[in-house]
Amino acid sequence: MSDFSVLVTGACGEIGQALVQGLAKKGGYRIVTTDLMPLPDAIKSLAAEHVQGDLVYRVKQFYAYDFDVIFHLAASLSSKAEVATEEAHRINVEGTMQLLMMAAFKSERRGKAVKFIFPSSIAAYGMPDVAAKRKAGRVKEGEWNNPHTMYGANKLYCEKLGEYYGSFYGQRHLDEDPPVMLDFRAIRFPGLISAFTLPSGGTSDYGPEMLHAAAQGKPYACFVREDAKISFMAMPDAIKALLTITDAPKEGLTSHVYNIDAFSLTAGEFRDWAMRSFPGAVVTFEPNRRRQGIVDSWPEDVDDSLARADWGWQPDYDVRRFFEDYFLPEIRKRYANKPSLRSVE
Ligand code: AKB
Repeated sequence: MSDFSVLVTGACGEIGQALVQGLAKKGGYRIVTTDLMPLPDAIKSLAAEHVQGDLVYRVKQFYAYDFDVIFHLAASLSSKAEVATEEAHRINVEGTMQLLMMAAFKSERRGKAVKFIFPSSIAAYGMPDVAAKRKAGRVKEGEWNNPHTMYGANKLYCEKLGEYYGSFYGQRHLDEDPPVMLDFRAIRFPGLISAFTLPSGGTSDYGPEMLHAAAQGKPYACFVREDAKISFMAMPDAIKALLTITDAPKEGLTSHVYNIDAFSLTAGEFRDWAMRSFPGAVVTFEPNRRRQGIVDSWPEDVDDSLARADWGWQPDYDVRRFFEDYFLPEIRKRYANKPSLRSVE
């Protein structure tokens, strides 16, 4: 049997690199990657082909391919998108739209649905204030869909575009013999933390930044308040979720969009874990009004019961396992040669 043909956009990003490694480990895929940047050494040998350049202008080139699955990861994240809003819209919406059109055309042409896997975000939610956020607790997919950020608005709209191209494109579903439409599946990710890469441009970045700084013995000034709380997840769980939803039988899926959850922490609890793990770590809190406002608009926690019921989602890492079985062992290896690192076994 020939390999599944897969496109990964934004392959040089944090999720991109981890996903390419995950796909290669699983096997059975011919991986084509695309990004503005050349592939980093860590994944260079794993891609059959890399197309470098701006996705919006590159998509026409992909009409010549026959992808079974598209993982569309390229995005401008929430903090960066607030300082370059039009550019963010171009990347996040126009890039997605171009790719959806291509996948819709290909699905119809070959009579077989292209799977379009889309990482959405907790940024798709928007709470008016901290009091509402605390009261809301764990939110469901259909609640509080009033994002305060360009990135969140882009994600929410692209979820809707995906649903449109997957179900109603040109109202073809009303034809007597409707054509095959693309198969759109989105996951709303919480803040992600990798032991191998650092995020940039996001607002949940304070979690991973604090931990990587502490591991290197560098002081860290956290840009949100101690009581700021959102959900986080270990990168291996994010990759597990992407691979699991891709393989899930379509008949079992009752939605195009799913929350997934692992653990929720305040920035102060992050600091406590950092101090326990790396005695001598120096973490201060110097909230930035704009980035704090973004985090205040995101839910404390999400309800992922739909993903658990429909495609068997379950994280491998709760907060303790995240630190003890994943982050600390890996980070110790990563910074092993740095003399400033003092960690507690
Ligand atoms: C960001 O902070 O923008 C992202 C996200 C939560 O989607 N990490």
